[in-house]
Amino acid sequence: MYEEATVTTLASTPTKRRTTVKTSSGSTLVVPARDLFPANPPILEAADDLTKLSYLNEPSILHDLRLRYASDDVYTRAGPVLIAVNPFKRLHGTLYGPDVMRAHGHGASGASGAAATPPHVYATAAAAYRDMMASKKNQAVVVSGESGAGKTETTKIAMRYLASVGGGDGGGIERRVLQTNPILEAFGNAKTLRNDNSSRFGKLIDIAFDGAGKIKGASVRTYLLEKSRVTHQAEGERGYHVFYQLCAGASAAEREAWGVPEAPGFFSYLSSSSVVAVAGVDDAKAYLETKRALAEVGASEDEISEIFKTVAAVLWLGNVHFDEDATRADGAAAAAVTAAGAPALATAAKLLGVDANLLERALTTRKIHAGGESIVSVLNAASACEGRDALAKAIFAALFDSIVASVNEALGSSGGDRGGGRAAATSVSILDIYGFEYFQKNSFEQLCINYANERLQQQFNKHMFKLEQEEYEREGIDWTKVDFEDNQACVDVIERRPMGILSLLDEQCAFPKATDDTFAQKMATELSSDAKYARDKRNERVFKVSHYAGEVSYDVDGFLDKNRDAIHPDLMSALMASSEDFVCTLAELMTSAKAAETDRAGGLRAARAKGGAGKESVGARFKTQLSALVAKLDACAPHFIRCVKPNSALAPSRFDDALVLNQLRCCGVLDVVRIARQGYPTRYAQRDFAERFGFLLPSAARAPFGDAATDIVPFCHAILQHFDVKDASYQFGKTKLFLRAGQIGMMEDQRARKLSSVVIMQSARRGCVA
Ligand code: AD9
Ligand code: MG
Repeated sequence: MYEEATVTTLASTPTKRRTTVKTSSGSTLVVPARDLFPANPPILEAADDLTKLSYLNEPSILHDLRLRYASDDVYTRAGPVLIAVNPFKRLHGTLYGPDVMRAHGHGASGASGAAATPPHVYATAAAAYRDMMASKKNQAVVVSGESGAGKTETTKIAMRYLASVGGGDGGGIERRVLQTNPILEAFGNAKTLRNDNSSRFGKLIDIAFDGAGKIKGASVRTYLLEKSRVTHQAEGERGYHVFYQLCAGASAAEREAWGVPEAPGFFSYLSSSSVVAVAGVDDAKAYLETKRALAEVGASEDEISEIFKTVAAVLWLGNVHFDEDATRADGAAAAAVTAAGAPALATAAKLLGVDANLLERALTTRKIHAGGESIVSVLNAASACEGRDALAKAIFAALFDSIVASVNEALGSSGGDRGGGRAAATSVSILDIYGFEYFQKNSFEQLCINYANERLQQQFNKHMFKLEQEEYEREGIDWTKVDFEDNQACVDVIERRPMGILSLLDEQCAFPKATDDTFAQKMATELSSDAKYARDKRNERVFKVSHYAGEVSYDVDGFLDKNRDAIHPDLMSALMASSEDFVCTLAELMTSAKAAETDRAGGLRAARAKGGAGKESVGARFKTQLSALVAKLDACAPHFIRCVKPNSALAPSRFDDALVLNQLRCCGVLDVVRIARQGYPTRYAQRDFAERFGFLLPSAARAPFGDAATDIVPFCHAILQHFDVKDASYQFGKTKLFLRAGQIGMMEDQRARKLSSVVIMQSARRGCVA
């Protein structure tokens, strides 16, 4: 990576210039000139805004963040973007205590500028709140970063701030808004190799405020829950927290009624990984907290029971094992429930309120309608297992959606006013969405996640350029448009109709005979000329997409099934016939085309009403959701927080340069800096500039302007000339002076030298220095 060094000899060879340097660790190296980047003067070290740096190169940016991180300054601005480096240790009192919150109170300024508060999530939340109150325009805080970078924690910190400034006595709607976190985390978070509390869904929470700035209500939208985790986890990971909470915390009566054992390993769905406990987490306690949080958002005891009973049913379904039926006379492969699976089938059926025989038939056979007749065919054991897993995943996902919908009904607005009063409200929305992902093997989920990131990155870039341009226009300076890397081509290759990856996938899903391989083949034929797509030369099932953050290889394995997300009508009919109202509701949600659309106007009732519509593919639904999300963000004033994971060990006080640099690239921070570098990143109010550097002018040069130097622009000109700053490197705006990157470092150096010589002279006069 990079190391700090001092140049000792600048030498030239006939071919290239090579320079001798002495590194901070004491070694002497000879390096090519292209590998050297200028460092910033000490006064700019650990600057709280990267755009204040004179030299905006990668090593300088890293150095700045590293220095700040070492002193627990985990927040830094990059112009309008807040960078949050995960401390991986609790800094409650010092970083988030009531005093700090007060310092970021109503009157404080969160924007970058002379009187700004230091960079902090509170500052960003305060800016959103303040701007909303002043402009009456909706605001959005977009939090992104890779898994474990701190998005969810950051979102909660921002929510706590907003609950505090917009709440009453702490017991009302603001408390209910905060209670959504433990609920959603219990059902949608899990331990992964990257994060012990990883959110397996994206979420947008809208907090609505009345004209006086008090919270009126809130709503949550969720995106793409990872369903595969319900039935299977990689070694070292866990299923959703709620599974372990139930096993650890169920009361004796609940264990009896729902057949819940203490050891999660009893359930097949929780035994693909050996991990049960998570360090620092008490699942039994968390169970009670989840229940309490559900009660606080208005769920009755019966409703809470129904929820956990359904969780138990999902787990019991996993223990319904199948073998090939050896008793069949025709010798055909036919699934039969094993002896050990029989009691599990009985328990799952009982918990779901479904007849056990009906459920068994639905799991082991298929009714096919042909030529006006209905024929029953038998399934082999593998197909029966697939159907069972699809059912378990669908029930859990519908349970998640129904919980989100109930939460939304409860947060509709305070005091039961669900209607007209809301129209006047403005809101701050917070988006906690999965960052760019790439693993050894990437599947449909990663494609969707990375597609979301492409769309959000596009929105981010547009906004950043707009802000920059607006500042230049406001100041009336010449702004020749700087080009930025547009990622439209990558968005297109994924979402274009009819010849994009998602639409080709939909087309294949509509053919009964199509397979993942025919999909791979189809892409290879149709997309071969697209610069953003490539087929892997060694493996035909692998295709590559050139994302803005780098190239990712996707394996088509499972794409069709995941996109169809189908559940056989026989299984649906079995659920629909349940004696339990709650299970019927979940079944209706499953068939709903818009099941995931649990927006605040919707709620569970609206989702039910939409139940009859035909089912869209997962990709198509996600595309619609993303377009709505981007349209919503476009209609808001956005604030961006980029979370950064400083090391993969999830440990405090470790800063891995390469890891951080890659994230800064992926989340667009380097783009912000690049935009700044291509323009005029250093800007001073003209008077501040004159005051800061004017005393460096020789007295003869300063004389024409007098002591007060009221003629600011010519005075600034004289300073610039004195420092030999070229005409092309600065522009005067109406109130500010804009300088290109790299100009201010040398001036700051001279200023520091001059000031220290003054200090030394004064000390010498006092006799302190020999
Ligand atoms: V994922 O994409 O959902 O897997 P996130 O949401 O980005 O991921 P999360 O907020 O869950 O990461 O943070 C991961 C862990 O880092 C937390 O469980 C904390 O242990 C730790 N963390 C994150 N932010 C802070 C913080 N501001 N202070 C202290 C933190 N610890
Ligand atoms: Mg998270």
